[in-house]
Amino acid sequence: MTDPHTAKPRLTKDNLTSLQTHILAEEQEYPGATGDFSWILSAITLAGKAIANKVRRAGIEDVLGSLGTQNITGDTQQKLDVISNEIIMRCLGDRANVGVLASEEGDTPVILRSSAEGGHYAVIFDPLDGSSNLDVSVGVGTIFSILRTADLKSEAPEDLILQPGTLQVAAGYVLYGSSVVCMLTTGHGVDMFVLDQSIGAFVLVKPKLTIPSTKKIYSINEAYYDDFPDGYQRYLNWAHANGYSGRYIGSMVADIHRTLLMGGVFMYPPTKAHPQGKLRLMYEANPMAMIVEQAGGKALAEKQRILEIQPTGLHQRTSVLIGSPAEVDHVLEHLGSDS
Ligand code: AHM
Ligand code: MG
Repeated sequence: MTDPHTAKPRLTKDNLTSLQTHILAEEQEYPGATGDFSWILSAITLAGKAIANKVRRAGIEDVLGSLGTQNITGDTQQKLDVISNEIIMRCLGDRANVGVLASEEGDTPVILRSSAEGGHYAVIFDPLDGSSNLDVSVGVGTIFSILRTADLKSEAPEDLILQPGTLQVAAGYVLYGSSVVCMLTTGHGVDMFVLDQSIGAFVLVKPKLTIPSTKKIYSINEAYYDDFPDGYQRYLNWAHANGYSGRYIGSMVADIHRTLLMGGVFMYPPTKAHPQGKLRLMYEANPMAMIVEQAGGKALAEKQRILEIQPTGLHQRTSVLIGSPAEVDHVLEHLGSDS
């Protein structure tokens, strides 16, 4: 019997493949693969399980609510933001091939070890995106981006991480929703895993996932309509007249996850409050852009490909226009030279 997705032999039609097994198998397929990813990804999935456990116990343990502090970009920090950040730092900290860690919750990148000491990768992450929704039990998520740093000349922390998204070697997110999902790409398509709580493992459920090419759904915070550039207003007027539905959770991981599975377009345009856009390039837009492109979708900042933006700062913001290719094109048709 042959697997219809991979065209490889399989013993039964219900093979059980864990994320770990999947990565090891993927690494064997590519000459020169060193096993580095399995070390890094096992730390990230361990962190995902630990964070999922905390999120599941929110309301029982004292982990909900604001800490009363702000992170570097001015967001109010939730207790779970800080707890999740610590969990990821602890899980990744002892992986010998990780040289740099950078987080939404940290002001600057943390250097763990130099390239000469074996630190060949940087992991950049948003530990708990959408955390302002935690008190009302809405889906939240961890987003991560992995960059190779081994071949770089500089040892300066910012130089090591300020690479365009095209150079990401892997990216993914863990969604803590009604189920715990890990979506992952290492540049060879996108695979979806679900945490089987009973065995404590992420299990492959959708190999080589592709985004629907079109779907009449837009996802945007429409309350900011008056603040959007004219082109986005024109698009929304067109969508209203053409039978579109609106879906907006206000939690990027959950909104993009729905877009990947069901199709549609997710947007966070420039606004008066955030003229560059609100979302962060390095640990929100870039990893999501890699995943969506690998699934056959498009990911733009206005008219530029997100992955080609040369970053200038860890916490740099960008607008995003991400989703099904035909739906992104519909938005583009309405963005004139004024938007
Ligand atoms: P966060 O990183 O502080 O959680 O903010 C990012 C979140 C995204 O998950 C979501 O898409 C966006 O902010 C929602 O913003 P708004 O409330 O302005 O619609
Ligand atoms: Mg975030």
